[in-house]
Amino acid sequence: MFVYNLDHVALAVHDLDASLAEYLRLFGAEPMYREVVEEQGVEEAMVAIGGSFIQLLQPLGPDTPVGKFIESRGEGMHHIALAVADIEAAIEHLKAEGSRLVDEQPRIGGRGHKIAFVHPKAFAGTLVELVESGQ
Ligand code: CMX
Ligand code: CO
Repeated sequence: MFVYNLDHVALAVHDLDASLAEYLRLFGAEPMYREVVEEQGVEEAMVAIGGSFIQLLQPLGPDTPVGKFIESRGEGMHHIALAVADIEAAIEHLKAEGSRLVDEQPRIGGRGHKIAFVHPKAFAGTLVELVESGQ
């Protein structure tokens, strides 16, 4: 499996507008992309840092992965996303290694990219997203 970039680090927040305004005030950057991804139950914004992004996630409701996360843990780091060249090959590799996957098939996530999640119990208690950005 070839990971060639840290695509993003995702932070779960209650209020995307408020968090973006605070991010701008403190760190001086505006989002490059912002969209609702219904299938993932989030509205997300991407703030560029070099070749990577900080992704801010606001849940669309309490019964979504990010809604449940905020309910039990409060705001904070939700996942890291690794850029891979071939997501199907990466999934096959992880399956062959006996890793616990959330998604055994890629889904379409933000920016139209193919994504798949690896369960936080698989590595370092950290939810990992694979992203094939096609770049
Ligand atoms: N990071 C680390 N650990 C997490 C976690 C996270 N984001 N979310 C849950 N966990 C842990 C919990 O703390 C819990 O641990 P313990 O058993 O030790 O208490 C365990 O995982 C199970 O927690 P849960 O609340 O029962 O959560 P679920 O099993 O219902 O869901 C997960 C967890 C990862 C399978 C689910 O959040 C998921 O499917 N995530 C993938 C989709 C997603 O997150 N989409 C939003 C982002 C979209 C985007 O990036 O574009
Ligand atoms: Co993400």
